[in-house]
Amino acid sequence: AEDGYDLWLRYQTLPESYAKDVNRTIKNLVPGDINDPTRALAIEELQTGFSKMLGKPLPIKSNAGKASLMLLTSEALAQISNDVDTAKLTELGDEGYLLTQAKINNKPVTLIAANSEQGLLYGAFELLQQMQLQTSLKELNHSSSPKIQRRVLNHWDNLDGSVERGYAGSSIWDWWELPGVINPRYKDYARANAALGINGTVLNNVNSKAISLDHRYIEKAAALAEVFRPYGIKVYLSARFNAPMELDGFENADPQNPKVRQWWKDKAKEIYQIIPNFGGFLVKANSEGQPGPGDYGRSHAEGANMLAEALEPYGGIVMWRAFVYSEHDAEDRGKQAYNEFKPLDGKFKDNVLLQVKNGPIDFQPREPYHPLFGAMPNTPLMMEFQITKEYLGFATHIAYLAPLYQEVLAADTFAKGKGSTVAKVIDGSLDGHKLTGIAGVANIGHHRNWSGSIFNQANWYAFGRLAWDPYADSQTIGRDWLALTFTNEEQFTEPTLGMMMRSREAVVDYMTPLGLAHLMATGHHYGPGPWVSDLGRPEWNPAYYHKADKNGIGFDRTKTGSNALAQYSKEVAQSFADPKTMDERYLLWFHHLPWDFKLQSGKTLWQGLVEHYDHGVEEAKAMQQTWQSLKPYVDQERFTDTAQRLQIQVDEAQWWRDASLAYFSHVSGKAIPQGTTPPK
Ligand code: GCW
Repeated sequence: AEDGYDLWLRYQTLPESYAKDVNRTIKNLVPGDINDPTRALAIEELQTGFSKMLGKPLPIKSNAGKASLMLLTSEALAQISNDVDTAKLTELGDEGYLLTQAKINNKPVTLIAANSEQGLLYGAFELLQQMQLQTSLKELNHSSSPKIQRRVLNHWDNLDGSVERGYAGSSIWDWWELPGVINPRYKDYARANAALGINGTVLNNVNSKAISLDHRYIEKAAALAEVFRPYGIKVYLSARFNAPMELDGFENADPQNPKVRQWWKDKAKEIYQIIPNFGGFLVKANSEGQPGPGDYGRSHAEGANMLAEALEPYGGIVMWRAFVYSEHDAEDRGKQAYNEFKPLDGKFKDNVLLQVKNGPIDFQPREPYHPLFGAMPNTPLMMEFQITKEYLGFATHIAYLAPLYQEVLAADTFAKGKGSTVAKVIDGSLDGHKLTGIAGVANIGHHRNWSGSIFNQANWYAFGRLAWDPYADSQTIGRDWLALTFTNEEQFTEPTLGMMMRSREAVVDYMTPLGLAHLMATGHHYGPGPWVSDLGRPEWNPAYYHKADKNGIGFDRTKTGSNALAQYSKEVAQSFADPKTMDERYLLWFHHLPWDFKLQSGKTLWQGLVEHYDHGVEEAKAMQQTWQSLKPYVDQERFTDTAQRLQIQVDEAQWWRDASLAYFSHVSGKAIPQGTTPPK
């Protein structure tokens, strides 16, 4: 059944002409040393792929003289051929690979070469991907290596099986049955991730209780780590800062308490005894009620460094989150992380990454990039994207997130002059950092299709591709995903890609146009709630973000307001300073403006808002129409599932538009013009 379980590893039967081409080029496989567990998995995957795509497994040969497909490490390659430029191979580092047609013993061979078994596995996945995309094997000649070192999923999975902000069912980790029961799904999870180059996973929620560091849970995590290890995926754990108290009755968790420091050292030792390749800790401290070093008047750096010191002997790292804000400083929540962390630049140990959300507030449909990017040259900053769509319609609305990721990665911080993009900050090239990382909050759950909807799978896929190469293009990624997921036929992929590429902007338009943000209903963040203004903490209220009244709307972050603009470099601040000339996609993020303010189109702000809301609804309808026209290319199961979701999206786009405009009309006294016709 086309239930989405296979993700991008469907390995559909290839069309005859292309299959012929493959059969002519690849007749057998010389596997090399399959005692290596990673190599063995590469061979297994190739056999799975070839069997499914071509109807039969590849004959295995041991004699290299007869080989037509070979996997060779650079060492092995140097021994049998000098036809391949090994200097070029060296540049590919630990995880890169080369995929090419080479001559070995004067015979043409399809070659996967790498400096490590891991690189060979990535190369095998890439060959299989290229075959699924029906790339001519003769043209196959490319090398690739990841630009970011730690490419990590963050699961917000709780030990009771629930998933915070998860919309794909309960957790895929069965903490009850682990470590005894190894669900085969764990391996498929590893395959799907390794195919993208994802090499780390934080198993538990950043809001986890300390019990996840208890010995019994470490053993459970170890069982998963065992499955993931040969796929090159390291396990990490979220660590609660007060674990010495919660687990062992300590009086405090103060980083200056030698007993506390020793507790963490002992804990690290215990973990590495059971999980030798353990990745390290992810920490949410002094944020939304979580304990942290601030409880003892210590800085985030002191807290992070204590954990880093404990992990250091084993090569572990700390991913310390910069997502902090407090109600005591409610003038502008968006400024707090910068104020707190910027002064700590250079104060973190070498094995600490500071993990910063893409924007200064919280995974909104659109935010400007976080001002910390570019502002802490002496600290490696790790990007945190959200794959699960907490604020973008969960699994019911379609929103392809690659354009959002790309928009942030390509943003220019001007930290070291023009061209200092966020991508260069996080890949370490701007400031010369060796330790680099990118995290994506996973959208994975127990649902048969993993992500709650077929189109949500695209966001997991796109995250993986951009983690490998933050300069990759969201269109290319989307096209590849469509071909792997549905079909190669252009009559299908082109219109569907068009729909995907516009989908996120549609959500921006019907939820939070023109730079508005955080107008979602309370708690669950689904559906409109701009009228909410009575929540306990000021910065939890939508009204705090839009500040609409009869005179105008928007958050003044210029000098006359919170001056958050000053947290950006001069060039960036200037580009957002003048509402008359700036990029209007961020208008009300930075400015509070009268309802009659003249937009660049000549329309008033009020008219412009109405138009954006209307446009969002029209786009949702257009997506629905496009999908209807694609019925001939899609199986019944996935066609219907997507069509039903799109109906919800159309209805709810209208709901967002009507509710938001009704509210803003009420506060502004402006009339709502005739707009989009409600769906039937
Ligand atoms: O946006 C908020 C989410 C919380 C989440 C928090 C965070 C894990 O609503 O559910 O908690 O961000 O990122 O820590």
